[in-house]
Amino acid sequence: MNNPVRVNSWNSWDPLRRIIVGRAAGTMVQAPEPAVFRDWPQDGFPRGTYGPLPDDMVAAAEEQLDGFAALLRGRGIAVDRPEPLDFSRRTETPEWTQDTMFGCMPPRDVLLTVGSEILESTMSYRSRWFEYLCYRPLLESYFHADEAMRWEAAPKPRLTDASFHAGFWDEFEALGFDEQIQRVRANDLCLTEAEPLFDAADVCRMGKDLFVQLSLVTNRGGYRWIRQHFPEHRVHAVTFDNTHPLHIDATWVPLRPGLVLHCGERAADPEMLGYFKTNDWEVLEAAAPRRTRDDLPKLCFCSPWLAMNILSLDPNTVCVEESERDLAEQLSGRGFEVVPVPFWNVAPFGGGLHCATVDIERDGELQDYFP
Ligand code: ABU
Repeated sequence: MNNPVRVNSWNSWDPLRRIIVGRAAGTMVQAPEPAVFRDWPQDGFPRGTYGPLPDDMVAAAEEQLDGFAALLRGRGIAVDRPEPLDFSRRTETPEWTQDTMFGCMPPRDVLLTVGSEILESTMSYRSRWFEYLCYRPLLESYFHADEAMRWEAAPKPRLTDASFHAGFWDEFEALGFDEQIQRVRANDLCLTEAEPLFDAADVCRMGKDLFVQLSLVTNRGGYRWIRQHFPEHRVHAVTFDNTHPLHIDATWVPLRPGLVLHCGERAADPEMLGYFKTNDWEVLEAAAPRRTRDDLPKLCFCSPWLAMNILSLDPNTVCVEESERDLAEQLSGRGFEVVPVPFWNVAPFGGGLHCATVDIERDGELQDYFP
């Protein structure tokens, strides 16, 4: 850590000064657990089986993650990296045993920076229950270096069987699109309301407003906990027409004050759209991804809309996956400098350029963009 640490980030577009970039080493197709559905028979992982991702895939992802870290450092941004655990280990609490962990690639799911606070989310997978430990060396060093940093952790969940609807996946996957969307809109998904649960990547930070997507990993209790935890913010629960909602950052991506990128395939709820339109925000429908589902790397559990999972370096500069040329052209046309980054080899490890990072410091102060 060279530059002095100052934890400060209120949104995803102010000029970036320090960031965490995840690592792929040791990532597992995790052992079965109630919240996770993985079925890749053609790649050696039929449902119920598990194991490390192949070495060649790990090496290819590490190369792209290291390349991205070097690119950011070359632009004067400080980059910190987590410390992987042995993710093949069995873990347990007094109430359950899980045969493997997952990895530490998508840090965005685990940590939420709001101003000078870094909040550890609850997480909703047993395989990710201990993932915060990969970031503890960094959090400890930030805490010692920055007197003003607030270090918080949401209540560690129990994740007993009571937190999950038994038989959810078989029942849900048998439904048609309209029925699935009805369930998404009602947040009647895998998680019960036994305890508050959320992944940090379901939270979209826009100054005084925080938008929390109810999803497969975030329940209404999680939203309520976030709302209570940030009493000075306006905290909104939102849903989209996405049959498998898993983090908001490939669906609703603010680019700068007044402009948000939206995945048009996943309609926003009218109340949310109205809130943006009334406040003169432009909702820009993102160019279709170049990749189709068939083009996704093997073992990838994200959708082609990962193309939208971009990282802003400042209000005029965005990092976009290098093969997503239609999106790059669309954003260049809006006056952005587009920095192409090769990154699809990272997708099977849990996400794109935004998922793979957590903002630690951006310039700027708390502002109200919806006065
Ligand atoms: N975690 C990023 C979500 C990607 C997707 O919506 O497919």
